[in-house]
Amino acid sequence: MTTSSSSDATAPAGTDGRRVAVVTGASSGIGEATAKVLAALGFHVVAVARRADRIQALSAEIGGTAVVADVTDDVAVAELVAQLPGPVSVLINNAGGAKGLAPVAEADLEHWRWMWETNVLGTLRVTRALLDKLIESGDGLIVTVTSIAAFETYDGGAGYTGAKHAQGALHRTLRGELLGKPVRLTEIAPGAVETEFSLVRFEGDQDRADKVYQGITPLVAEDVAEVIGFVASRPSHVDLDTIVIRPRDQAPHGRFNRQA
Ligand code: 8X3
Repeated sequence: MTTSSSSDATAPAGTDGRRVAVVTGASSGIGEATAKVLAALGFHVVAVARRADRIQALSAEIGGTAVVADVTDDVAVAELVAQLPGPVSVLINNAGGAKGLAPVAEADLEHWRWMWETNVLGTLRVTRALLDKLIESGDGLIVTVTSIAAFETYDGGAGYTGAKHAQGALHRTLRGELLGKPVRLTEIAPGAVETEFSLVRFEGDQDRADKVYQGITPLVAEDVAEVIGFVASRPSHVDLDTIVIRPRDQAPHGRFNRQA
């Protein structure tokens, strides 16, 4: 039986014998924290994001590789793949996010397009491009960071929940399509994690972003990253299918236990 040891004969050249893990959206939050956890587990982490300074500093810190790429850009993703020297053992589909909180009656089509492009088509584009390399590793793992929005809906959230439902459906479909291939699939569905998520959603409005987490103890990026590290270090026959992670202070449909 093969296991998910982080160093083996399938490690490509230039990685010091370490297996390769590609993390999208690695410049902050869950992606950055996951890159650190995977590096500590012995993976050569390829940190992918648009913000070059952030991922270059991260890669220097963890001994990985920074690849500046936007998952919504076909050419950038093709160039990312061309830079990978060999098999890829782990793909963390983390890039994505929300824009706006408008009810359907006032929906902003540009926000909806952005959410579809980043969460859904971004995941599709990167996953499709790396599938052969994941299979080639002989022991691949795809982790897609969706959200509780991948199976819940809430007022004002249709653009985001719609995109996350679609991203989840894409990921779950692979479960059947890859059956018989050496690739595991894990969906991580977090609730409220205090990262740049709300700041991006509210386009830089810090007060509004802060209010989302006011009076609760939210998750932090490391809480989610540690779980992803656990997933990636299971033996290769063990597939953790779907993991929902919420703060204790959060129930479904956006209900929070807020202290005044
Ligand atoms: C975001 C989850 O609960 O902050 O993906 O809306 S929540």
